[in-house]
Amino acid sequence: MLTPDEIERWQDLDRRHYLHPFTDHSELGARGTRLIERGDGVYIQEASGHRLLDAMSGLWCVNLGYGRQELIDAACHQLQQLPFYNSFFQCTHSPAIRLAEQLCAVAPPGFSRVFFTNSGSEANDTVIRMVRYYWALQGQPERQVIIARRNAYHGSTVGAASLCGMPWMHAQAGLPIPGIVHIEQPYAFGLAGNQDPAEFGRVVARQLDTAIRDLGPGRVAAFIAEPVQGAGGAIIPPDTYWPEIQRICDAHGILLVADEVITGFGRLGQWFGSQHYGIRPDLMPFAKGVTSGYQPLGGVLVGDRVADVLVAKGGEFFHGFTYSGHPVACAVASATLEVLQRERLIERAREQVIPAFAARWQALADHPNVGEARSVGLIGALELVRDRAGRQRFAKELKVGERCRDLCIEQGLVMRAVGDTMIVAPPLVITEPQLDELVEKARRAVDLTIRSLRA
Ligand code: PXG
Repeated sequence: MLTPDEIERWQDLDRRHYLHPFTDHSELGARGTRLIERGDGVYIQEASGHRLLDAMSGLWCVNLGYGRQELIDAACHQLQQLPFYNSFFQCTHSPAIRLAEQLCAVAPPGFSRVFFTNSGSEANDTVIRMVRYYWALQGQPERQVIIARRNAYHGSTVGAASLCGMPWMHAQAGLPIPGIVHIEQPYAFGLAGNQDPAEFGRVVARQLDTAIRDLGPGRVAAFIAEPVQGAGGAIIPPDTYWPEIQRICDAHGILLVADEVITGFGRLGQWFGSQHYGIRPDLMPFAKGVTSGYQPLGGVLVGDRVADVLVAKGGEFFHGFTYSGHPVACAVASATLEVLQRERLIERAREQVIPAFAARWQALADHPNVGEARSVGLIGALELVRDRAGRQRFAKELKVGERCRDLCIEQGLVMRAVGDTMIVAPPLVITEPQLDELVEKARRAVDLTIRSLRA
């Protein structure tokens, strides 16, 4: 714990020197920052001593919770053994090899190779280069277009930001890069109106077919999507959506890329979100949960359809990072996968934690200002509305989501706001009493939010 003076000093230095990601700094300067000092299990603690249940797992990544000794030991051991070496120029090392082998073992059949990056953004940039190169090697260099979705989040590098379906990101940098096209997202609560959600799921999926036909069938390289859109507001597709998308990809022979950065490593009760939805992707970019957030690491699991072509006739792929397969990050990832396996945490999530979470989360739907309480796996969203019957949103200026988030923090809960959609994605290791605490605090925060509007 720090004294108020010490905290103020850090905050002042922060204000003067530190440019934060996705942050309006004039607003931040006015509102101030919270100094997070330590973590333990599913809780984090501010420098002031204030404890919070971290229902966002850091940023969708600390799936094993804070303070896992096995992960700490793996990092320390590897730092002593070999803190860095590269995988260029015919060199390699056991931490990267071991992790590649482990990842392929837990991936669905047909994945026997992996390319390492340091983040999800880099993983998706790798995807863009890989799918375009794949089609060129197949003698179809005109297949360059990648279809993504509105409101998707795939990262912040130039390529990944181009895949994102967030116009405000594009506007700041002249994006997207050429050859990226967006179709609608399967957001039933926001877009289906009176349409039956199942029918809506099929109709939105068919926009992929229309886009492929409009572009010309020989021009599309791949479709990329998150199994569940995370940063966009926990958009859970209707059950009809993914089967239709898979059918369309198969019919046109385009590559299917499942961005597993959030949904990988147990969040949906399977190793990968694709398995939950029965998707058969050709490429799976991943990051976050692979190290439980303890080290920066991402990568692309490359299905045999693509990898066999790259390896057999690709020659040198002019792509890679100094830290591709960083030994310390890989050692921590290996330890993460071992903990998931040894403690059967994914099975436990599927059989116990997820049903316990879903039941509690669903109970929030009876709140008069909750238009929908939806969840899949350990991802939950609440749509805050002025009037439940008419699904009427609050006026934007009221910043209801932000108010609710701030009130959550006062209650000792980290819940994220995307507009007026409140989101949680707790660690896989959360217990039932902690789930009770999460939901109680969320309900109280919603109550207080509505009360603050009346005041
Ligand atoms: N794909 C998906 C699906 C993501 O959620 C990335 C790629 C990029 O990963 P890196 O490691 O480059 O950040 C992400 C990242 C939010 C939020 O506000 C979500 C992410 C990042 C920052 C904020 O929910 N997801």
